[in-house]
Amino acid sequence: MKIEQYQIDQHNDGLLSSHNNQYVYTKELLGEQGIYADEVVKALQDFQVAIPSWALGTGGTRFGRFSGGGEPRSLEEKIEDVGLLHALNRSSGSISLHIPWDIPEQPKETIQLASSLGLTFDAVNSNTFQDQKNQELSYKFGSLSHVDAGVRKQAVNHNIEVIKYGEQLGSKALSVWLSDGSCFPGQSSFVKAFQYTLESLQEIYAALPDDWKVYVEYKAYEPNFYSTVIQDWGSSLLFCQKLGPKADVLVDLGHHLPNANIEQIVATLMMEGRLAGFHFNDSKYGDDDLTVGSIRPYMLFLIFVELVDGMRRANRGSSSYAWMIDASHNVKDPLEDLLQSVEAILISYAEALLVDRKKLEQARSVNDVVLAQQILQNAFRTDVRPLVREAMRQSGGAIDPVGLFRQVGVRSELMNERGKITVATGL
Ligand code: PSV
Ligand code: MN
Ligand code: MN
Repeated sequence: MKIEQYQIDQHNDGLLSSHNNQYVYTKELLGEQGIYADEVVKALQDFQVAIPSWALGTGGTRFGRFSGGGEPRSLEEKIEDVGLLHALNRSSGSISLHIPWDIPEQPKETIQLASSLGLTFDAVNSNTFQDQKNQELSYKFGSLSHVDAGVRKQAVNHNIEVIKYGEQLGSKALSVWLSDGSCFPGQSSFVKAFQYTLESLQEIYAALPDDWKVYVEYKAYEPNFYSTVIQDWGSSLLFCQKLGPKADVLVDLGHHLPNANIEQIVATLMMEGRLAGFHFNDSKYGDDDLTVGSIRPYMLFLIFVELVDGMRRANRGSSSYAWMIDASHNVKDPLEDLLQSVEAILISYAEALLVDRKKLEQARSVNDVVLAQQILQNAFRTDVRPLVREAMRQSGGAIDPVGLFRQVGVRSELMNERGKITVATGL
């Protein structure tokens, strides 16, 4: 299944006049505030969000999984699905693989397929949170932090193997998320678990190619419910500082304790130059992995306000960070869901670009709290969707990606090709 450019053009032609009206209106509105809409559109075009291979199938819960049908059955089909997304929105130009769920058996062919769809390979993810078939030692009681040196070695070797797979595909980073921790008080020593993990990460770090990075992801709890070795941004930063400049902190929006001020975490990490990037998703309760922007869009906007600020301070473009969606759930078509997530990310980014930084600084300097809030909310309450649509249109994508996805019947075509009851590999 492929979406041809002529289908996108035809779709855009039908929407163009109404879109143009909205875009011109928004442009004028912003112009009155001294903002150039064209510059915002250009920044949006440059913002690429990686798609994780495990989000392309219907996720389950521990109570069940309901197949949506037509889900990708192989690495090739996963790449093809990301190709569909990228054709529609031109903002999803890379895929992040999880090893061993996505072993590239024929890397050259895999690269060829990806590049024919305009895709590259984002960070590769290791997996020491599950036991695989024929695995010698179990990760039931941890991996990089395990009390048994043999298990730690096995987990280190797995990470090094993942780097090798990534190198074959042109990836430039390894993402490490550990489920290591304990379920009950007394089960493990916090200090020993930290030190073992550090030693293991140091071995992995030593195996990184020169131009690679390692992203250290933290998570407060789950699957361990008493303690997690890399539980928060502070622990993650501590590991990164001890490892060296090639290690940075990866923030997953769902990995915090309730009410954590994530935008402040982001500001601090950026101030220290240690933010690797993001796993975007949304949540109401915990690591819910819901569609980005579906529950707390204002929080997402506030995070982007800090991201934009941090990028400007560091004089770094958006492409020098790792942006990825890490969402997967039970009830939506996964591809439609990902299109919605990417759109939500771009909307928040666009809103953050509208914030009048000078006025905000002035308001802060005289403690004008009311004005400071107004400045932020003025940006947040501006309807920036015409800017996002224009960015996609100018890049060759669709003005309404979900609309076109449905119009051309992508899902039923995929069901014809792949079958109605499918189980994508991964979570
Ligand atoms: C863990 O909850 C996580 O967010 C990590 O990023 C994993 O790699 C991913 O989900 C898939 O299990
Ligand atoms: Mn994650
Ligand atoms: Mn998660």
